[in-house]
Parts: sequence; C-alpha cells; structure tokens
Amino acid sequence: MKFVDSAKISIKAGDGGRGSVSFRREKYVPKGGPDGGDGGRGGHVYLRANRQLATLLDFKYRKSYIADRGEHGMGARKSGKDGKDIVIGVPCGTVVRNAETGEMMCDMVEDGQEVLIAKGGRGGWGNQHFATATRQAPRFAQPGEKGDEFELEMELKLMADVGLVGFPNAGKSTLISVLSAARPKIADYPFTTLVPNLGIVRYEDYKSFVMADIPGIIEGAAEGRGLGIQFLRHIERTKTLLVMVPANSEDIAAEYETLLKELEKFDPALLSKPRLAVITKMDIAPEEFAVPELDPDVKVIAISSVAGQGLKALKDELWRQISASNQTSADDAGN
Ligand SMILES: Nc1nc2c(ncn2[C@@H]2O[C@H](COP(=O)(O)OP(=O)(O)OP(=O)(O)O)[C@@H](O)[C@H]2O)c(=O)[nH]1
Ligand SMILES: [Mg+2]
Repeated sequence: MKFVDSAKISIKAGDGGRGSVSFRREKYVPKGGPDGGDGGRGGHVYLRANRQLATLLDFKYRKSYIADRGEHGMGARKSGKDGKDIVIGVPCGTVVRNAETGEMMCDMVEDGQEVLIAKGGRGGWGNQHFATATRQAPRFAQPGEKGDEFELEMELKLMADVGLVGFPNAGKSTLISVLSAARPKIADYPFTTLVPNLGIVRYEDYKSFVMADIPGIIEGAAEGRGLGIQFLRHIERTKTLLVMVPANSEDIAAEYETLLKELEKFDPALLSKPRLAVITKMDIAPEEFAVPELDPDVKVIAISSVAGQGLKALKDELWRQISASNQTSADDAGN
C-alpha cells in the first residue's frame, strides 16, 4: 500500500550583515584609519532526518522557516555576529525537491543525516579592508549577501506503524476516522472496507504516527473465506497491532482467539509483534460489563469511538509501543 504524505514549505536563510564604515577615534590621533568591522553571516537552514518523526504532518501547521540575518559590522574592527542557524527535522525517507524547478535536492535516508539546504548570506566586508596607499579613508563598505530563499516540496512514502485487525464491523474504520483525518466508509454491515486506508494520528506536539485500517477478517480467512487475508501483508511491517473485538460480541475471548489464529496462519511472525487488545463500542456494552483479561502480558484497552472513551489511553499506549520499537530498531542498527 503506497500512501504518500507531502508538504510544501518556504525557507529563507539569513541575509549577511552589512560591513561597517568607521574610522578609528583615539585621543591625540586626529585622523584615524578605517576600522569598520565585517558583517556576520546569515543563519543557514539545515534539514536533519529524525527517525522519531513518522509523517510530514507538522508542516501543515508551520509552513515558513526563516533564519536570522547576520549582525552588521561595527567600529573598532568588531565583526557582527553570525545569524543563528536553524535545523528542521524531517522523517527518514523524505525526498526533498525545489518546488519551482522540481529538481531533487536531497533524499533524507539515515537517522541524523544533515543537509545544508539554504545557505546564509556572507557578511559584507567593513571599510578596514578597502584602505590602499592612495585611498586611506574609504567611505564605503560591502553590503551583506542575500541568504538563499525558495520553496521546498517534501514527499514521504508512509509506512504504517499500527495495524487494525478485527472481524468485519468491529469498528476499525470508525476508530481511524476519529483519530485521524482519514474518512473511510463506515457502515453497519460486514466488509464495508474493501481496500486498506491509512490515517495519520497526531499525538501531542510534534509527534504523530500512521495507522492502517484494513478489511475485516473472519474465521477461515486464511483458507480464503470472506475477503481472504491477503490484506494482512499491509500490516506485516507495522510496529504494533490492535486486535479489536466489540463489547457486544457474543464471545469476546473466542473472537480474540480466532483473530490471533488467523494472524498466525498468515504469518507466525505477526504474533511476535507487540499488540494491544482493544474492546470497542463500550457505549453499547451489556450492563455490568467487565473488561476481560484476554492474553497474558497484553494490555486490554476499552474504548468507544462514538463516545470518545479510552482514546487518550489508547494513543498513549500505542505511542509507548511505537517509541519502544523505534528504540529497538536503532539498537539493532548499532546506533
Ligand atoms: N455504538 C457504537 N457503534 C460503533 C462504534 N464504532 C463503530 N460503530 C458502528 O459499528 C459499525 C461498523 O463500523 P466500521 O467502523 O465500519 O467497522 P469496520 O471494522 O471498519 O468494518 P469492516 O470495514 O466491515 O471490516 C458502524 O455502524 C459503526 O457506526 C462505537 O464506538 N460505538
Ligand atoms: Mg471498515
């Protein structure tokens, strides 16, 4: 499943500071020589790949990045300070193009990779540099150079972090629709979802993750019943799975076991992924419903997408698992 996230932002590196026109003033020295300092360099703009970032969602909220200009030069040969550089974090896998020309500028692959994307302008020279034997009092200095300025287009092929697994009608599409901007079809009949949907879930500031909603699976799916389970390959590389059973199911434990069995038949490795058991539709749970223990060492979270119950707890737990998995993959890579 290819799902592409994209964003367009404008970037401006700082302009260089102006060189200073100044002459030395000292007691008993009537005509001091030129001592105008140089302007500082404008701030550069860098991109840095960060594996903690999963999506380009933050760029929907902030679209303009401007680095400070360099300070102007001063008298007494004092140079202006350089403008502060800025570093923009992007997810690993982001391809960056110049929005106007379409030219590819960089491919941010590895965690920590840093690219100088827009150069700050060089500071102008102060008049101290322009004195010659015949021109001892230059009354001019260089202006600073302009910083680079352009629009960037970023593109990221998304990989789902979380896969939703459940019988048809379990409320998978409804969940993704309340947690993200995805608007899949939702209906009170089985097999409403025929193709996978991805949604970007925002979690606190500057954090987000990707959720995949796939068609429901039923007992015997591995043998081709229902829509079959070829869709499970879309969640083979997710970091975690949500195994979802509605609170009004006739036998929650049996339904949960069936789901695990179908997952296992498709690929036993799916069972060694971290997972969460999620009881959905708590707003229509039978009276005196008690959330069951389903699976040793697997948390059970009770939610209602309709009533908004348990969603915060669910996101917290998902984020915890996703960050733990990011950490492990970093350790595996020897970082
Ligand atoms: N009362 C209640 N109904 C819900 C809740 N979540 C989903 N539903 C209803 O359950 C039905 C099925 O929801 P979907 O989100 O389409 O279920 P699904 O798991 O995506 O189903 P498939 O795509 O067929 O696999 C719809 O009528 C939803 O309105 C909930 O939290 N409470
Ligand atoms: Mg659905």
